[in-house]
Amino acid sequence: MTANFSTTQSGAPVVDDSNSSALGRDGAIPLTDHYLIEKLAQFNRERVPERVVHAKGGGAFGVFETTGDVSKYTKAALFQPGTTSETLLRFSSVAGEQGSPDTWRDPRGFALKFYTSEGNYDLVGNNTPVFFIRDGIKFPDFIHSQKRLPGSNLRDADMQWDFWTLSPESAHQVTWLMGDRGLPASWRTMNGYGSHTYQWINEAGEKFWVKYHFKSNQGHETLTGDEAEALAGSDADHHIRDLYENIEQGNFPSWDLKVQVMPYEDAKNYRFNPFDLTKVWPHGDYPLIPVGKLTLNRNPENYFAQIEQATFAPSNFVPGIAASPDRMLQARIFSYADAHRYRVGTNHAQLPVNAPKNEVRNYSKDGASRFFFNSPQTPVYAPNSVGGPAADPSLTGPEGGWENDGDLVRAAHTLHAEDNDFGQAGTLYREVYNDAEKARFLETITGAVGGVTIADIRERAIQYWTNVDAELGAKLRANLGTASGAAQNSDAEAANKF
Ligand code: HDE
Repeated sequence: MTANFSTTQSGAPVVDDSNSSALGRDGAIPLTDHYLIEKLAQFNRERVPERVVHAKGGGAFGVFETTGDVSKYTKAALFQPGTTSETLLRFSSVAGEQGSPDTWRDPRGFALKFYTSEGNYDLVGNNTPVFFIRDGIKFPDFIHSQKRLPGSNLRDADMQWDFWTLSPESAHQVTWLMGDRGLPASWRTMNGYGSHTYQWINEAGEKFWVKYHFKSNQGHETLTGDEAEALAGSDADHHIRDLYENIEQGNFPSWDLKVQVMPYEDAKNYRFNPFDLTKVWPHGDYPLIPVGKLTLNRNPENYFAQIEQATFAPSNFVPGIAASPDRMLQARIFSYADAHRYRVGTNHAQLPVNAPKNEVRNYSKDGASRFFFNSPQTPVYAPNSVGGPAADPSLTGPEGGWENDGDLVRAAHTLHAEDNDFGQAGTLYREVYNDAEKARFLETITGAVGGVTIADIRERAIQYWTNVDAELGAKLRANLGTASGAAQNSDAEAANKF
């Protein structure tokens, strides 16, 4: 008898893994060959729906150690000095489907789960401190425009630039994306950001606004467009491989977490709306404060179980951390847990990779694939007089929040003195990009806008970049050889695309 004998899904030893059962050597296969049926039926159900965005990715487990002291800003247990928390970090690209090249130009996901003593805290960010839009109602449209045409199922520059040029708030993020930062050399050599403004609450109940920055200790390295394109062809899984092999070799990547902290009252009169996800806070206004170190030191044992089924949700807060008036963050608070219930299942949070380290105590019950359950003595309702779990506000303290009132409106958020769509994009191009970066940037947008076939959209794109920087717009127009300013007839009908 072999010790390592194969079994059916229900544990019974199987007689043969290579031959179906048949009536005689050339006879029919009987329905009684339940193992054959089980293998084929299980195979048909191996895939779960891929993430509708951020489908392609990889990740690793690690540890976060709080080495600084931010206890005057937050009471969150994980951010108390000396605390260490296990973590899971998943990196990803945004628009590419599963199997797409890791090195396509795109923001990269930086989804971090802290398994803390107070439950899981998920900080689901990107490698960019800003985003394309500032209201979640436009998100499905934005993603549609970056993915595929309904008819041909092909990606399309006309669609991309039609959306971006009609959504000028995208300018800062697109300037970032079309620059060198849009092509990180690996997930190890890029920074991560929480992007949104979050709220921290300290033990005394005082509230602060914060932005998270994860600074790579591997440096910041990028690819040229040609290098990225070559890798897309030669190794679509370049970033997955790089991360996995470095951790296998004991070369553990790490990031230093720092935060910018804005006093609660500053937000009201700050020169632009501090909850606008398309803006950064100048470090001169709110300098970086060290918090701790994140180190990845353990590869997943099973990609599907631990990465494909990992569920990260901005709604997973812990005491001392809360949301903010940022509409994008608020929309995400609904969307992620909803996506998980659909994609992985209603009890996704019970899967080992998603389950908290501390005990779950509530009245949730049943639902597909339920396997964690309360003792029979635990009531299934609250309030109750038989000792079931009860909320204890002394553990959470004030939940955070902010004053606001007014009638229900459908309008942009409150505009402050310096709120605009192109200012920080122009600053990024003029003051952050050096001459070599500027030259590569112009080459990239010339190629990208050059792919636009509809004259109206192409003209808007040149205006868009002119609004970012007049000299840049003039150079782009010269490169494209397009007559200045003439609003040529739209040839959208001729293009007959959408
Ligand atoms: Fe996402 N996003 N997102 N996103 N996002 C998802 O959740 C969504 C946004 C980000 O590795 C989805 O599990 C809305 C900003 C990452 O598993 C979905 C809005 C930022 C990941 C979703 C945004 C992100 C996602 C798809 C506009 C950076 C991968 C499947 C309000 C701060 C997480 C899923 C992982 C995934 C919704 C915008 C980052 C559809 C509605 C801004 C890193 O729920």
